Amino acid sequence: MDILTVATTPFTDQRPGTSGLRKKVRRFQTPHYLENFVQALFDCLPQREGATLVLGGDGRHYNREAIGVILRMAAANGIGRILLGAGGLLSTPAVSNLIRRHRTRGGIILSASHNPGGPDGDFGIKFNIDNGGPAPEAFTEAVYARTREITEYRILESGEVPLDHPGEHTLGGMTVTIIDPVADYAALMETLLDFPRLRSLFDTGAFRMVYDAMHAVTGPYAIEILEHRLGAPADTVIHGTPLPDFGGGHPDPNLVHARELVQRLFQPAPRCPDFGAASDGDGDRNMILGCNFFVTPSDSLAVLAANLHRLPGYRTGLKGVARSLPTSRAVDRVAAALGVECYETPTGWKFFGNLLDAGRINLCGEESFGTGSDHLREKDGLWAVLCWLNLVAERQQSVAEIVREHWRNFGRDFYTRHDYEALDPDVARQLVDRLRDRLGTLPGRRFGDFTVASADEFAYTDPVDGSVSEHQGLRLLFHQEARLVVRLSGTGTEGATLRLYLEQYEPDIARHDADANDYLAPLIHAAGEILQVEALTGRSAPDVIT
Ligand code: VG1
Ligand code: CO
Repeated sequence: MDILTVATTPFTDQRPGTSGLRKKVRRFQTPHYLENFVQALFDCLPQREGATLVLGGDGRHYNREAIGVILRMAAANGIGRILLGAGGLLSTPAVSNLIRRHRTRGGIILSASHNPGGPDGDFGIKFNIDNGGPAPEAFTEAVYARTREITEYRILESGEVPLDHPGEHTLGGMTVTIIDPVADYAALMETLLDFPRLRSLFDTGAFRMVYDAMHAVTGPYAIEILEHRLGAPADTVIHGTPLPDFGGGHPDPNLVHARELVQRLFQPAPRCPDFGAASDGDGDRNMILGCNFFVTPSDSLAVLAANLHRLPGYRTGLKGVARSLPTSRAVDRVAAALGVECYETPTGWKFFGNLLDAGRINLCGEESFGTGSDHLREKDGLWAVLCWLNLVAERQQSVAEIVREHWRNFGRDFYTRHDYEALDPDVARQLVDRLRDRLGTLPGRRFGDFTVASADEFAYTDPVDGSVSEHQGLRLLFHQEARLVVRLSGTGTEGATLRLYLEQYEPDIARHDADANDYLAPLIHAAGEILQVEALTGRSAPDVIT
């Protein structure tokens, strides 16, 4: 098998965003596009010769083709061994686990996460380093710089690996070990959670649960863990077969896109299951529902923080916690009550890695349906679901009771996120620039019921390695215990997505049952006045509210 050196020219649009390089499938199918990026990645990988890497994806359209290309390029670039998920499938948390468990140099994940798939949908590629977490900015920027100057890539002329056959295969001078995507991950979950107690939850048949895998990667994981190991009924997991186009759906576990699950959970009590959950394309996100009850991801993080010591893997309790800037401050209240540190980081899991490695935190999360702990260096959808199930089983309370009790103890942080999608990028940038220019003039000004207390642009200095990340979102604090955060998405593939994150704290128990959008209406109105979204974009309402 000969190694070909193929001449190529750079593409200018290969800068990784919040979570890897994410583009339309068709862009990735442009000749040399995938190859250029993968070669740049290998060029930046220290001590590549003979290294072991993990490889797998969420099964979306182009997954198998991309794996074929990456395997042939890895062999041509001196990689020693690839651990590959059978069928080319691995969830993002499973990759993180395999990197850690098998001490590999890193891993490549093929996914555009919660973005739609299929030939007209999105594709993506992420690289994780040897701690199991997303590569830090310094690495992704080096890869980007390399893509701008690339002149050739190396690939085996031919050679194929039967992706679906577990066992050892040889490709050029490289070994490809095809493994069961689920086994190591399921074993890890057994060490962290109380499986006997979880089994007892399903024993009597009285507890009913629905898990929506959204035709994405978690189907096989959820079926193995929930149905086979925990004894949940065979129809617990819905949309459990990974499909290249996610069955035409949008694998984003929120109230808008997990429609069937939401319909089942929001109906009169006798017919309503006790527990509902969903994950995204690559399995790192989670949505938690109770009967007629939605747990915001920010509240989920706060509740897990307050209850962490109840879970077998975390008996020593919360060491410290971190949340991304736009995530509500509910968890800050728990950290303060427990006397542990709460870190505020930029959006994206890569910013949690150092804090977890240094042992400063053992729990972290984002408002975007992401929760995780020091068991991995990625957010972990199914893990979060199992944590919640464990709490329900242990506390013998419903999801709604657990959350309401939490609000009684800590107060409620009403929260909502408004997304304006596919905006003209120039218009979106202008809107943000305009607000940035006015930040200094805002403190003391009143908009509707709200007076601005402070306004700034968030920059983060990593407390472990001192690296600085600037321009991470604009934040306005109001005297009325309210907050507005504004930033542009770094994962979209069409135009620009503007995100407005709104929250307000309510200590009064009598008001805790209000509908979040009703409660936040005055703040939403004030944000409209400050940002002039409608005047600048022509949009009268957001595309997605979560
Ligand atoms: C979004 C979320 C962010 C998350 C990222 C990756 O980024 O807001 O919190 O970490 O997606 O999630 P952005 O830049 O579009 O706001 V996933 O499930 O892609 O791995
Ligand atoms: Co994801």
